[in-house]
Amino acid sequence: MQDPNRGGKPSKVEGVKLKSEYLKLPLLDESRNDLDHFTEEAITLLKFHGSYQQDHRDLRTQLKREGKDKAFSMMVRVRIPGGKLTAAQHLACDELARTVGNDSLRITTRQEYQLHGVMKEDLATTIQRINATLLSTLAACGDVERNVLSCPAPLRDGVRDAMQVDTDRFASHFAPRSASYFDLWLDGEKVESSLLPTAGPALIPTAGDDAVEPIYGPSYLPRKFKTAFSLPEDNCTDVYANDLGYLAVVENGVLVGYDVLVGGGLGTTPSADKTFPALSKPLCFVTREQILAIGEAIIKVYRDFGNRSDRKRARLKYVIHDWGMPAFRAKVEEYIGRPLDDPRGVQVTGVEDHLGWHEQGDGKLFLGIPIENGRLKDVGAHRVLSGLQTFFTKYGTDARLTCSQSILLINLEPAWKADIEALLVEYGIAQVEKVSMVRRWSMACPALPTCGLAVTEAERALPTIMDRLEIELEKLGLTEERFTVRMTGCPNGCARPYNSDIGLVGRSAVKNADGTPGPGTYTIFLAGSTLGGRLNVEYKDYVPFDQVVPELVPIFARFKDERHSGEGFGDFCHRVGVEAPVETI
Ligand code: SRM
Ligand code: SF4
Repeated sequence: MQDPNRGGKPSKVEGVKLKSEYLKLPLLDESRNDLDHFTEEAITLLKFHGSYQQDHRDLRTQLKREGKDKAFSMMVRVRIPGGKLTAAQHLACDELARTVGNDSLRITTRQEYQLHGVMKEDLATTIQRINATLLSTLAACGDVERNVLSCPAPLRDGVRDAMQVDTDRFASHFAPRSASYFDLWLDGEKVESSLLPTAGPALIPTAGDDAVEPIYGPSYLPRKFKTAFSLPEDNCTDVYANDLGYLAVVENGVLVGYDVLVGGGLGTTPSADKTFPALSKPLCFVTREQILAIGEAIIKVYRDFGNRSDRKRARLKYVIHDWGMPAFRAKVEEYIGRPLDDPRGVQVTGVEDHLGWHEQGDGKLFLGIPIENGRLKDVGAHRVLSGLQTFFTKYGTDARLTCSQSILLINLEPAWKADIEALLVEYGIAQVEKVSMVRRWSMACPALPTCGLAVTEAERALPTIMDRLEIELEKLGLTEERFTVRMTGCPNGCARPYNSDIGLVGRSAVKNADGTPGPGTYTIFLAGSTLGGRLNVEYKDYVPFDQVVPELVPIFARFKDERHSGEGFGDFCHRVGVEAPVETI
């Protein structure tokens, strides 16, 4: 087999990982010094422990002009497999947001909470406090298995609960096993948590295995690795965007196994043709008992053959692209030591956001609350952070975070409904009926001012795009249309813009007339799908922020006039073709 991924000189990051003695050095010393920031090597390792060093981008130019250093702070990501959260865990994160963070919590597109604005001196206590609630930050970032996704809806249908059990087994099995995390932040104490790494040897022993990290080895993976569990009729975890996907196979109401999909990933660099977004494709079928073994085989093939010299081309999708699926499958069979069963061919047919009131099937209710771009904070009369704090303090029930940046309040007694609705009104928290369809199905990444890679605005800009789109869709009589709009501040794809109906991807920074930074220009992508199973295509590049909605209006007008009955917006754009400007399609 040709192996285009090996060979090159290992990247600098590979050297840092290898030298670190399982993610410990030089982070151990640096986490205890008095500086307000880490060195580059420590920053690389810090990610594996769940934190990114950032600086306040709004202040950068001014501080530079004044000859001052950047305003450093840490983003802390809390690992929450399947988005499952207790009231106590939420309240601990809320308290951290208010005491050491920037007064906000951010629900991510992978069912986690992020704290922003944590000072380096507060990092250790923040991580300790998170662990004390039996959550973790271990492996929330870094070149390892990331937070494992699962449908968060607490529907007692016999399938979703079973899938959450599989999700937790998977998350524990693939958590890093070295003691560094505990030595660094918890004085060597291991807390009793279901998120703890599984102990013991690997399930599929291979030549590349290691005593401390039997699955990953001392250099961990070539790059991040993402896994999602999903359902054909409800692809709310966006299974196709993941390196590894388990798409449920249900027979007579029983979860019998999964079709395994591989090779999804959205990051791309427009100037480098060698990079591209890709959706995962079917590899095989496995029973529930086989999910860890197949996961190990795939991850170990990736560990051993992924590109360790060029980090831009290091995700699993490139191994599969370069080898082809048959060769990849053969290698996985070699690792697992048996022929793989063909996939059952289940197809994604639906997607839910789980917002609004629903019966769970056990006499209780759950309520999905839309959170604009996942940001829990208090702004004027809209006191979302405080409203949720009051709710969890009063009711003490559990919650779930969704992959579309919203929260589900679960296990609610029907008798509480009126009181909960009154509480939401008191705190200015809109229920889903008050939110337009277009806003409900939109999301943006954080971008400026926290993300070090952002070139344009996203989270702070999408609400304006939504205001404008709402007006135009109202005029066209399209307010009830369901389609996804996803915006990011750079091409890395964190809000999954490349398989949405409309993707708005930050392209270049632009200054306002007075010299202050403006929101920037965007690439408009069209013709993806609400179900997540089709990549969209570039429609127009370098579109100034104020032109984004005017560019979309004629396409909506045409959609209104020419759509087939029941046809969605992305499907329409796909059918008519949108690579050329709208006048000529
Ligand atoms: Fe992401 C990097 C935020 C989901 C692809 N992502 C980043 C960083 C850490 C920036 C950095 O490296 O310095 C961002 C931190 C911003 C901030 O201020 O918080 C960041 N990514 C996010 C979140 C918070 C966006 C959100 O709106 O919720 C999501 C956190 C998920 C989580 O809880 O783990 C987030 N990132 C994603 C997704 C979507 C997904 O996984 O479903 C993707 C596309 C799927 C994929 O991985 O291919 C994604 N993030 C990236 C990439 C491009 C990776 C690549 O293969 O090229 C980067 C850049 C990198 O890794 O070098 C990145
Ligand atoms: Fe940052 Fe880009 Fe990800 Fe947005 S898409 S959070 S700007 S890396």
